[in-house]
Amino acid sequence: MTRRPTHRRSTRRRAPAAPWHAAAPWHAAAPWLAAAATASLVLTGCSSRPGIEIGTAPDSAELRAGVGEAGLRAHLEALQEAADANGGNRASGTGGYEASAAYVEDRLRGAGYDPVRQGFSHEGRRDRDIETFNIVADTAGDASRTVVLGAHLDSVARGPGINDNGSGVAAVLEVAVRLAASGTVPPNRIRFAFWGGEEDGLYGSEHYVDGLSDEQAEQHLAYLNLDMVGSPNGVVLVYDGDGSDYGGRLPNGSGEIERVFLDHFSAAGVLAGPTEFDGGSDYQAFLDRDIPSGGLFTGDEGSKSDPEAAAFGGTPGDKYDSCYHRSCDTLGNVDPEVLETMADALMHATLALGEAGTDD
Ligand code: DTR
Ligand code: ZN
Ligand code: ZN
Repeated sequence: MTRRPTHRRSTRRRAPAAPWHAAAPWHAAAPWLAAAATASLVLTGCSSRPGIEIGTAPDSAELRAGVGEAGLRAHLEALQEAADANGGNRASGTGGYEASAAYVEDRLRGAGYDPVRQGFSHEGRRDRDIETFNIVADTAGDASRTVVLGAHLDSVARGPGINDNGSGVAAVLEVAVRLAASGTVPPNRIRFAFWGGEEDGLYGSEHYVDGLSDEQAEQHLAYLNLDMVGSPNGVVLVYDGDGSDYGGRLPNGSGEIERVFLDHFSAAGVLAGPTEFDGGSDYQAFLDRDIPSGGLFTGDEGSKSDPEAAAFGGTPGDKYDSCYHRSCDTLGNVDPEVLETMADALMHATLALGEAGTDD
C-alpha cells in the first residue's frame, strides 16, 4: 500500500515471540528488535469497549479438515487467471479487479451467500479518481454480534498480487465456502469482506468503517485481518492484540482475539510469533473506531532473522517475500503449507468468535 501520513510504518521487522527464546528474552539476544517494541504505534484515547468472552474452545477439527490445499489453490489459480487476462494485475478499478470480484462473488453465491458490492471512489495512481467497491457477504447469525473476516482483493499495478493478497482472499473465501457447506451457522453473524483500494491507501476498509453508525460499530464484536498469509519464506505471526510485545493502546477484546489464535497454534503444535499493528493494513480503520481486531500475517519485504529461521525454517537473511509488490508475485510465490496453516487457524477463530459474547 501507499503510505499515508498518519500511519507510521515500522521498517524493523517482527520480533519473534518468547516460545523459542525460553532461555533468554528475544530482546536480550536482539536489542534492535527491543527498540521496535518500544517504538510501536500508540493509539490515542482509551478503549470503552467491553471485552470479548470466549467460552470453551469449539471443536473445529472437522471444519478445519475441510480446509485444504486444493480449495485454496483453486482460488489462487482463479486470481492468477484474472490478472493474466487483464494486463497482469488486479489493481483497484481495473479489469483484473473486476474479474477477481466476479470469481469471489460466484463462489459465494454458489455456497448460498448473497454478496453485495459497496461502491466508493478513491484517489489513485497518477492522481486519477478510481471507482471501485468492496464485497460483503453475511451468514444468518445475530447481527448485534458481528465478526468480520477481511482481506484486500486488490493488487498493486505492478503484478498479480497472489501472495499480496490472493492468499488472504483465498483463506477468507475458503472459510466462507466450507462453513456454508457444513451447514454450521454460528450464533454470531460472520461477515466476509473483500476490500478494494487497499494498495492505494486502505480506502475500502476505511469506507466500510466510516459508513457504520456508532450503534453498528458497537455491534462489531471483532475484526480479523488476512493480508499476506502465504509468504514463501514466511513466519507464522499473530497480531499483538494484548500489546504485550509492541505496546500501544488497543481496543478491549483484541487480546482475546490474539489468545484464540495462539491457543489454537499451541494446540496444533505450530510455533507462532507476534506481529505489530503497524498501521500498514486494513485493520487500522477498525482500531481507530475501537473495534477489537486481530489477524494473521506471514511477512512482507522484511528479512528473516537467524532466530526466526531457527524457529520456522526457511532462509535467514532472505526476504519473507522477495516478490513483494513485484510482477513475480505469482502462483509460485505462495507457500501452500503455510497458507493452509493460516486458513485452518482462521476457521478455528471464526468458530470461537462466532459463539463468543461480551464481558459486560
Ligand atoms: N498492507 C500490506 C503490507 C503490510 C504492511 N504492514 C502490514 C502488516 C500486516 C500485513 C500486511 C502489512 C500491503 O498490502 O502491501
Ligand atoms: Zn501490498
Ligand atoms: Zn497486502
